[in-house]
Amino acid sequence: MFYYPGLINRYKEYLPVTENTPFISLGEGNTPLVLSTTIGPSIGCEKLFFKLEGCNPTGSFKDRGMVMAVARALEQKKTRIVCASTGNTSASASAYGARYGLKSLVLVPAGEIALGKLLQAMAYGARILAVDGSFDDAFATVRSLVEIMDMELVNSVNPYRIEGQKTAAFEIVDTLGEAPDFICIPVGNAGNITSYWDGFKTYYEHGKSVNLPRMMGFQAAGAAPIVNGEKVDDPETIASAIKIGNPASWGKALKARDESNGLIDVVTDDQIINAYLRLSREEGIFCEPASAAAVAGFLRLPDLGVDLSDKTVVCILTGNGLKDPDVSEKQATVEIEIVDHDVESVLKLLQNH
Ligand code: AN7
Repeated sequence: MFYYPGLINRYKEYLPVTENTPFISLGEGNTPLVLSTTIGPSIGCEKLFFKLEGCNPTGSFKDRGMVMAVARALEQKKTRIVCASTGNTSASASAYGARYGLKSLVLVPAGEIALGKLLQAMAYGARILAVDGSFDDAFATVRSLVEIMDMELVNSVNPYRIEGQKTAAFEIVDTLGEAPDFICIPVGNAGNITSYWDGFKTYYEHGKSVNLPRMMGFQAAGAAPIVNGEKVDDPETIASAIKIGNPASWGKALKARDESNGLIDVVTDDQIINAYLRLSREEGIFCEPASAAAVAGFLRLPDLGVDLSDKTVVCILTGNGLKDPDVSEKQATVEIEIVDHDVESVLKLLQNH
């Protein structure tokens, strides 16, 4: 029987583990890389892949970093973890906290996080504080709080989060046999673009790949501090996960962009929704709006002067579509039809179409 041991065990040689690090796992990582059937070919790219990070145990890529951060917190005998979150980090922290007996405290911007994510934190039994302010306000508060109380901060400023998230880059190289030409990735607090770039560099330095990708990051147009070159006080986008005006890893994202000869650009909410709907209706892939920003960005690449012929591209689909039922319901054009339960009634209805 093949038993997947989780990503700390699988990638221990490349992770900051000590002899005392517990190899904890909820089965995170090992996510599918799926070839695009329509979206890639529609702009002449036959080798577009989607990395389905929504297949992680709590439905987002955050589990990769969280498992590493929680393992190190346990090693250091911490009993409490804390984070600010646009939703996915809080879901992930709460899950690992529940499983490993840590008290989880999450601060979220009131009324701003997707319902599925909030329900996850509730289900896992975290203590949830909804703050009257933005994610950036909640994050500033959490940073002050950990100066005063003995709690392990598990936002991506925690270096172990970044380390764990590097494993997604390892998986891509392990699957494709080389690094792709381009990575398209949504950018919020900018931890993930930092992690991927570190991960590809790590594998390159170890001779596991002979090439490096160009990192193509995308922010929502109404929440694009890195692209604009200044903080956004009142970020606005339908992609609530990346509604962030002052990213913690801002400088590291610029470094990833510049070292990789990549770019960080914007996508509008309309472009995000277009990609979101195409992914579900044409490709059968239901991701959350922030993840669709990666694909919206991919679709902009020809306009940004990028030649995609013969290129391999991976779009990182960071979170599951079920996380945000409100957006999904608003965008639906399918109507649910009411019918009596007998076959004649069903047939009669079907004849009308
Ligand atoms: C689905 O959960 O910041 O650029 O608090 O949930 O590494 O921040 C989430 C971010 C992309 C952006 N896609 O990644 C949080 C949080 C999804 C996300 C991002 C997030 P970063």
